[in-house]
Amino acid sequence: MVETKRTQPLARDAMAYVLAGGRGSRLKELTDRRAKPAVYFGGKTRIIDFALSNALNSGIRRLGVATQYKAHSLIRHLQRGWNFLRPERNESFDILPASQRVSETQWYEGTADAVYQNIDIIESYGPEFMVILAGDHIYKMDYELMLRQHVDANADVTVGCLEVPRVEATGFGVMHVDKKDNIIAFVEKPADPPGIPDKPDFALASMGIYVFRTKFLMELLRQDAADPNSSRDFGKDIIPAIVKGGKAVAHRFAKSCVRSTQEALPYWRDVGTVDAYWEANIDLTDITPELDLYDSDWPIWTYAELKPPAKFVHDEDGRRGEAISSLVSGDCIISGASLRRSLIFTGARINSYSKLEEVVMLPDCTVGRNSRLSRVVLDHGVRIPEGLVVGEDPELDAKRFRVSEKGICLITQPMIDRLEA
Ligand code: ADQ
Ligand code: ADP
Repeated sequence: MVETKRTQPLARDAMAYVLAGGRGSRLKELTDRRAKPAVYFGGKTRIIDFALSNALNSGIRRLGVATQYKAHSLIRHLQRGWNFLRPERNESFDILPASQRVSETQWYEGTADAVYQNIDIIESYGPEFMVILAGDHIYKMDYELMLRQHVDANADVTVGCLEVPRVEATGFGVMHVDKKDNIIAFVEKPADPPGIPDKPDFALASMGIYVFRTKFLMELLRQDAADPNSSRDFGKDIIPAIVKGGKAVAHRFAKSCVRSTQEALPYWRDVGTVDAYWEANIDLTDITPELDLYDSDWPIWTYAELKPPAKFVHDEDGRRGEAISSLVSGDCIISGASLRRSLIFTGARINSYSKLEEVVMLPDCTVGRNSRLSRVVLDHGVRIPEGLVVGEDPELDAKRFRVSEKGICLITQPMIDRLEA
């Protein structure tokens, strides 16, 4: 009998560490009271569920989440939805708020500091690898393949990267690689991003996700903490230092993204602006959207309350409650209203004679009779009064609501209260 070498997945020796402290100020009022990773996306989930589900689906069983800015809603979500990992099976789930450990007053300075301040917790688990993730992005990716590349290349750091149009690369860390994808230069947020040699209109951008051997990373973070000139940030300090003095390797997202079909393009979205947020949600109403949420091989795990099914009813005049090309979550009642290309989270009540077109409605909203809403995002719990029309008069909308560059109206309850005052 031939003896085969058993290969243990590297993910089982890894800890995923999700950076979830960023505000995401370009999401405007959507992040007034919650951090960007806690913002709802896709009808049932929140943004952070994507990074955490990727880790879980990749086989990682140790998860840590560093929180900072407006963390209450995020922490509540994580405690309710993600607390199922069991210490007795060598699994762990830790929520790591800033200003808890090194000193009572100190917030995380930069992303590297958000790891450094929890070194003792990480070392107590002794994972061989650290997979550092941003909690801000919508994508499906198998981190096992990135870990495998890290080990095979014997790298000091492996950086997840994707090709983005050069004009959009100013908000990213941008790298140059050699033929073997070794990173030979890395600039954080360059004003004039360098293009890819054979594709000058594109740049190779960092996804802000990194793989390290834990021992190496901890040593580096201790050195960095002693450097008074460092801003304690992966993109600004840690990665450029390794590129100069060690072996940094680029991992192409296209190799490990989880696709809905063989032909599908790699899907990754920042959803960092109201326009990008609205568009990525509304895209899900397409017949075959680029992001497949119905893929049981790569489920996106979340916290969801047990709720009754969505219900569509006639009103007293026999007008149909209907939703066409739309996603409607549980506990919604659509009564004599008509929806098109809309995405409705749980607990909505949408009343007679109302028409909604391309609306993203966060949980627990109410729409009064005779309203017309088009190209709108409604924040959690907004109560639209009877007869309100939004999306037909740009000048009037701009006076009442937050209107994005592309003309999407973001509506929160305080804006409605002001209208009614
Ligand atoms: P940025 O987009 O500027 O650049 P950054 O603000 O550093 O990202 O946030 C990265 C992640 O860390 C986000 O998930 C954020 O929520 C979280 N975060 C930010 N500050 C934090 C803190 N003090 N404590 C805990 N978490 C924090 C980074 C890289 C770029 C890369 C882009 C890709 O620096 O090189 O191209 O991400 O989006
Ligand atoms: P979610 O993100 O779960 O939709 P909410 O919209 O209810 O949460 O609120 C976001 C966060 O804002 C809450 O977790 C809470 O910390 C805070 N918050 C909500 N309502 C109030 C309020 N009336 N006063 C102060 N803080 C609030």
